[in-house]
Amino acid sequence: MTVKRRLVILISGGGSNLQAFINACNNRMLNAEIALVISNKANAYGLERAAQANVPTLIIDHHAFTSREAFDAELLQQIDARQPDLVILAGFMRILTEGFVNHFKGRLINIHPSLLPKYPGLNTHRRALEAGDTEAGVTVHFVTEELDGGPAVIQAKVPIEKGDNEDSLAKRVLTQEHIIYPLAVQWYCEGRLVLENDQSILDGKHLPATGFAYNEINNC
Ligand code: NHR
Ligand code: GAR
Repeated sequence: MTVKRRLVILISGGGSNLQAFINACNNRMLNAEIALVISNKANAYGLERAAQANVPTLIIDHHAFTSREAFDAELLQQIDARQPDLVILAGFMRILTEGFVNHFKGRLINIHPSLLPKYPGLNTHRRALEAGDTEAGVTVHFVTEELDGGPAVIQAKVPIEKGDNEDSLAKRVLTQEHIIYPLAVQWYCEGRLVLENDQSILDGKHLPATGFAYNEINNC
């Protein structure tokens, strides 16, 4: 058995992805412990999920800071104090400064609810529906200074069905998120996944630009 990795998870909201990590750690599917959950929002429901699981929490409200740099400096200090192996953005809604991102380069990972490179930024499901797309999905990627532009690790697709709205589509995508995010993090914890020269490497091989195609081995 390899040593348990230490995770710090950043959230802003409901925390269903956080819950997937809590469950995966409890199940031993993930050989890791969550050292700290940080929310920039005091009322994030994810804080209750963490408390319920006896995971330490911290609120760092971005409104209390006069600049993004000052907020990120406090965030960085609190994270470094826990010496994590990996920092996980799980529905974290603040854009991070270049200094922060570079400090954690190769140890900072995000899940974005679109088939990147399509629809970086906000309101991804609305944009996919408005464009008349027939499929949507989710991408896990290493975070770089380019917003939602870092090297992809894994991607899962879902169909867009007739009569879908943002909520129904978000729900379908979330079920995939809860599968592929713990999987990507387990690869990282096992040392199988690394960032090298700005590229995602799995088992010593470069991953394609859109990451490992999860669905192709799953339901197709
Ligand atoms: N930071 C960097 N530098 N690079 C990335 O790839 C990042 C990042 C910070 C967060 C998550 C991302 C997503 O997956 C993420 C990736 C927030 C916004 C945003 O516009 C955009 C993308 C993401 C997260 N946030 C507004 C802001 O001014 C605030 C919006 C709000 O509070 O509701 O920071 O989608
Ligand atoms: C997830 O769909 C995640 O991909 C998305 O927010 C949701 C958070 O859900 N992330 C972003 O949009 C990042 N800007 P959760 O709080 O239930 O995990």
